[in-house]
Amino acid sequence: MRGTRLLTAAVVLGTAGAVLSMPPAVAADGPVVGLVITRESGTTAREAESLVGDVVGDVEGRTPVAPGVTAVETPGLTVTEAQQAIKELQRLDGIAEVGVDTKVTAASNDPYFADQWSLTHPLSGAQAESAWTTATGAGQVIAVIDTGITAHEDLAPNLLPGADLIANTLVANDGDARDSDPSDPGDWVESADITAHPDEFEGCPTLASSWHGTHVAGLAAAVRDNAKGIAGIAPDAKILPVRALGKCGGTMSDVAAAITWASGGEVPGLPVNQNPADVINLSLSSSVTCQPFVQAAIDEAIGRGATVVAAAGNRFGTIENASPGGCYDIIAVGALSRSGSRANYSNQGVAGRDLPIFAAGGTALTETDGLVSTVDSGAKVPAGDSYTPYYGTSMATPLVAGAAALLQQARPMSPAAVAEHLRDTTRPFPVGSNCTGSCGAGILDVSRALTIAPRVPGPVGGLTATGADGAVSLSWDEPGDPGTGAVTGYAVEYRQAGGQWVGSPDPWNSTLRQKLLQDLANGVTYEARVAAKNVFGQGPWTVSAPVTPLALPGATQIRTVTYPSKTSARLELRLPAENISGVQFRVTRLGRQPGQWQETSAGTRLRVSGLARGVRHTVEVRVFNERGAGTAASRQVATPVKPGAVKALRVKRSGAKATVSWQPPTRTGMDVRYRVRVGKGDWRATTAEKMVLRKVAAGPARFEVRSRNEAGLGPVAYIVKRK
Ligand SMILES: [Ca+2]
Ligand SMILES: [Ca+2]
Ligand SMILES: [Ca+2]
Repeated sequence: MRGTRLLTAAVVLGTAGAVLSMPPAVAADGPVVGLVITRESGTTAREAESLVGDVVGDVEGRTPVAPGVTAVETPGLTVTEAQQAIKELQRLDGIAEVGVDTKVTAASNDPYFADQWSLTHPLSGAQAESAWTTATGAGQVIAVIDTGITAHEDLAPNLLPGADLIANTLVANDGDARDSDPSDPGDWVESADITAHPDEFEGCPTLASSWHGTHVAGLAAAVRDNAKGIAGIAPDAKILPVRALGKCGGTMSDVAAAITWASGGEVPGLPVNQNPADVINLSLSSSVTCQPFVQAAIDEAIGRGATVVAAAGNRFGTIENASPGGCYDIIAVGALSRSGSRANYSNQGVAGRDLPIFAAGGTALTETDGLVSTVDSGAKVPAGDSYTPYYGTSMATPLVAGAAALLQQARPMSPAAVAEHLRDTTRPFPVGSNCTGSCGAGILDVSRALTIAPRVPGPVGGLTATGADGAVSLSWDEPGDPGTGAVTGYAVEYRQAGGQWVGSPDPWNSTLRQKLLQDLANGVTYEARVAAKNVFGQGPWTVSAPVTPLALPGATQIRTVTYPSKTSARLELRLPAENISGVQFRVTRLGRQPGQWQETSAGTRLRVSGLARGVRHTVEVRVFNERGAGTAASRQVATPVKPGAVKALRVKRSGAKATVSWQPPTRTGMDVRYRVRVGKGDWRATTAEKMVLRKVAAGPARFEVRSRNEAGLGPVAYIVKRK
């Protein structure tokens, strides 16, 4: 079904890519070619040549280097002889300084190395030559998941046995489905294919075989210094060729299977790969977002130690709409023009995501603006080794994959660390570049990647430790310097003063910058320390100030209240047994705003003075410590004043029933109560302002009401009713 055909190889192919022939090998180097003389003023170039001739014998012409600086050729001079000659010449009048001139050769004797601007160009190149003194990819396996491989002599020494993961026999073009032979039989499409298999090939461009996988493999790891063709960026790495693309591309499911197989995972029907990839190169793209099964295959490959590098894609959009370039935790690779700008087809990054690394991808099918690499000369089936320039994010990708191999050889590190470090050590885009903002992380620079050491984060700031009940609450700020890449989490430890540090066993969330240390002893002094971590390790500790866990104090009770004077009250308290710094109280007069809390030392007696005579006040009492206050007790108090007479006394008689009612006295003091009697009868008590009396004898009667409070009885109020 055509609907499942998502992929085209992320190369920009022309129908007439010039296939280059093989030039002769470069002659062997000679170490010393002459001496470079810096003349004193008044000395001519001819005189300098003559002075050199006097010392070394044979000279063979001179060349200007700069004003006052002349290169003199000295045929046959050895390094030792040159050093001796320099000593002698520097003693002579007329000569200021002497240097030795040596033959300069490309770092590679591969005949097309001069065309490999992708490795050397000051603006767009990966600066691979200086890196090769440190690492060449030896011991590293780069899986190239692509169209397969040809038996190219510039690749053969670096090839490992691979596999063919193409499930569709027509696409595979090798007569069968999946097998253990990744040979590229050619991926040409002609009209006859479309006519014969329209379901499979309708809409596919008719093209000669691309040898795309062979081209990509060469850019990653073609043999260097073999006097053949080109040098790969990781020329001593091994290539694991894995076929997933054939005629008119392939399917993402085959690509996912290839990722699994290449990284050492199990793919039913195929033997397990005995050479698991350290790096997986995906110079392919489809214009869909990263599907979960693709992300899963990538996650598992990363878990098995493979760094996954994928083309950003060639649709001049952003990576989030491309796969696998838009998957997470991979290194996406955008393509640069020779001058260091984003190529006019390359996808770019998107804000909030890990940004693509940009590397030379070229802009035309020429040696000047394309990337020359290994191909086959056959238009359909393999016909013989050849070299040709292609351009595309496909071509930029193996440069980053090769750089990952060099880095992992020089400094073994996790895939996440490789990605962070390669991004961190990119060169900035040149001034005036069209790649700004979230376009990309920068330009691949292998030399920087190998010479700049990854950094752990700096110390965290703002560490505060607050005591709580059996616990200490910590919070802190991000480190000022996150090191290489983002902070991935924090380490937290604590100890009793002078004791052993104890680690926190919890897993850490990189965004969480607080921690509650629990199960600590109240009243014991602790200290805590926090360090930020990134993929390269843990930064220095920041130690907190000493901190003491402490519970809030318990509740206070008021047992009794007495009145030692007409304006004061004395409270007997019951205080909690532990964690008390002192007592707080406040007095609020009835109907007024609450008073201010006042502090006093802890004790079971509290005297409150300055009370208004006979007026109701609320006294609240609580204890406190450094953490705060306990639950307060509350009591209403009033200094003892006898109440006044009740007001508005009324009696309503109805037969033997009499209803006596009144209003409270103006002055009540605390909790006024009442007594009522008829004639000389017994006093009857009530707290209400009304009493119903029954069996009242007919005839005139005197009704008396008397108020009382705890200070004593108020005056009698009475009324006489005749009937
Ligand atoms: Ca096959
Ligand atoms: Ca095969
Ligand atoms: Ca070579």
